[in-house]
Amino acid sequence: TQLCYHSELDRLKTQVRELEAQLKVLQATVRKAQKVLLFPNGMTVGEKIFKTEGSEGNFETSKAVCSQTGGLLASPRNSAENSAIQQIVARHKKMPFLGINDIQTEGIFKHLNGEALGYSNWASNEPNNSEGKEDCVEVHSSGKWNDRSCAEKRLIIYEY
Ligand code: GMH
Ligand code: CA
Repeated sequence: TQLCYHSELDRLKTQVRELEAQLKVLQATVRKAQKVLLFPNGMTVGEKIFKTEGSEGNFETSKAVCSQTGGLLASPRNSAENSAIQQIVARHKKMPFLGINDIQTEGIFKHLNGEALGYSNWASNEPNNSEGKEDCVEVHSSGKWNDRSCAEKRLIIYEY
């Protein structure tokens, strides 16, 4: 029986090696498919996908449109995610609103789920709540953030 166990173990080892090789091929295939499908309207960062359809809306409309498609308004949690959004901004030459605002408490910016801002990338002297009416956040082509009136129309960027 010892001989049998060994040959069974060898068979399983070979099978694992084959599956690992197949997984590598599959991963490369998915990466390539994603790259083709997401150009030029989307970007992947780790598990996250940012995507636009090129349409614009004010903050409320942008939020609603994203939810309707099962996503959320883009809300970067780190510099890699912000850079991905910046690339979409550059390709479309239009600024988006982020899923970040200080509507509830002036000066305290939060994500749509109520999460406090960990990462931020404000332009110098921002947020300034200019004219006392800037509760939303737009992203410049530099990737820097500026608070701006939620009534403005901006490029809608979804995250999934
Ligand atoms: C003011 C000034 C500008 C600044 C804008 C901007 C509007 O007009 O402080 O320098 O760029 O506000 O913050 O959102
Ligand atoms: Ca501002």
